[in-house]
Amino acid sequence: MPKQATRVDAVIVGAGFAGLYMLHRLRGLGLSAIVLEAGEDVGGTWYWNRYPGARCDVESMQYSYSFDEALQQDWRWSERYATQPEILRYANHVADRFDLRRDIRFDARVSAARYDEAASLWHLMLQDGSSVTARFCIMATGCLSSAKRPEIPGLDDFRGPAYHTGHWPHDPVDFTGLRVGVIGTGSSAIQSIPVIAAQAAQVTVFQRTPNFSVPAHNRPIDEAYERSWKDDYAARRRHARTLRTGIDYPLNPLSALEVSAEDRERQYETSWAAGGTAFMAAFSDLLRDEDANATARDFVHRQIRRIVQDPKTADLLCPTNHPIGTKRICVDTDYYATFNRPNVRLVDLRATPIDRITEHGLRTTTEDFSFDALVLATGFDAMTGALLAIDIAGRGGVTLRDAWADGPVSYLGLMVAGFPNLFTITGPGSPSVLSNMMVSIEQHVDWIADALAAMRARGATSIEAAPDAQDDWVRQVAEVGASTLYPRANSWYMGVNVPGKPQVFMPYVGGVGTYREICDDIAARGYAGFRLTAAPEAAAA
Ligand code: NA7
Repeated sequence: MPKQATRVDAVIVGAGFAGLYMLHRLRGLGLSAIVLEAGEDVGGTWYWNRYPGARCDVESMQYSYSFDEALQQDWRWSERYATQPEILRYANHVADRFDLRRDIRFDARVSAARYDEAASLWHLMLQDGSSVTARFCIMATGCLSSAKRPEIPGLDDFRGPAYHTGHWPHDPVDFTGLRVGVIGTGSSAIQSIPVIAAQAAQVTVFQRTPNFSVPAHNRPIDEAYERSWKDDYAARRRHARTLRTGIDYPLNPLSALEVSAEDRERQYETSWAAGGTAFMAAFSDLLRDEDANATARDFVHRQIRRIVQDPKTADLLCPTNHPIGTKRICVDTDYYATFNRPNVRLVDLRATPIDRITEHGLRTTTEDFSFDALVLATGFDAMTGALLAIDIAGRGGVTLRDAWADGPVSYLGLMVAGFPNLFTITGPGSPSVLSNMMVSIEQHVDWIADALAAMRARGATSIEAAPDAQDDWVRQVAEVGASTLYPRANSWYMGVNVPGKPQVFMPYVGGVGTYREICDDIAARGYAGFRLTAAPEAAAA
């Protein structure tokens, strides 16, 4: 039997927050659209990252859609930082509320996308053999969605269960009474280790590089706080969109170096007590000036040494090889204090690297470890991984993989020259991963929807980034990145965590407010730097 072939105006890949809102906007334009989702339900990142303790590090009142006033008024978050199950419930609520499911195909993994130049159409091939043809192809595939397994010999030899935090099973995992080994100390590990340690008999944490973490001070949302947001939601959202991170929190305009040591300490104490990623806004120059950054680093080191009782463990937990904030700062609940528990041990992989995974656990250069379960908190092939997992070929059959052989290039992180009508929501070259992802997603989706409407008004059927505009943008992204301390860290922003990945600083660090102005200005100038054309058959029609 021939496999199903579908024809729509637009195809969206991914039913996370980007894909859901994109579908809603396309419907508003009267376009036929379908969403292809590899998972069995909506939610994207929040569908897959079900590890214990998984939470958002942006406050709930801000990590939510702003496009619909009734939605933002009706939905009630229970905690300052929402848990993964609550965020997933929210994604499901939105899907139902806007009747989105009828245009989402689940269990639909896209393996290839081909641009048919003559017809100006995209053909998407799915793993099940079916296909979808569309004028527009919108990748809503996420920035941290391609789970990265570590290159450790013997990984498949382990006889017990091994869980990747980014691909956690849907059935509950119970660690009660078990000996658990956790590899990695990034945000996912820092959130999950305290929860696993409260359950398991023993937890051994294998740390290659320590990370900076700031307490969440999570708490239930009280009515007064909720009201303060909801009474003024639209205006507060408008304000947040103008800020660097898209998150509305207090920003200190002072340099860390222009105040007295006492005032500086007091400011850090206040920021630490407030908690969350806002810690990096304690002073204005923490991400630009090495000396300023060192003052924040030293403060956090002191906090770690204050909390962790064993001085040797505390030393190991103090990050020294990257400036604070140049890897996304983690937000935790009791992470450092967890190392005071008698059932938790920290192993320093810098001193004793992992030799191999064994049937019963793992072996470092000096010791054999036995576990009942392994947790791989080893991160993602960020920003490009999910896009390159699809075999995408544009004009002249050139693949995205080839176009990005030296690192991702794009115009605004929205389009790539040679790939007409293919959009990337929160793609590399946009501020996405350095921002409140919801703000970035909404901005990209709105920009794309507005571009499609403008094209229609002009009779254009094709939009493509011009190579010179793309070159300019790539240069700008690199220049702004180089003016900060970010490239100093061996981070996934740089692609360093994936062997063979070109080491390029991928996100735009100019801030979401500035970025939005740039995007709006380009649109106002008739989509400057984009080529808008009519396909021959459309022009003739
Ligand atoms: P991260 O932040 O990339 O953390 C991955 C961790 O895994 C990190 O500590 C790595 O150490 C460690 N890792 C990776 N491979 C290995 C091997 N082979 N051996 C030992 N340790 C390894 O991913 P997360 O999922 O925690 O967080 C990603 C983002 O999601 C986060 O920034 C939030 O925005 C949400 P390394 O630093 O490479 O030495």
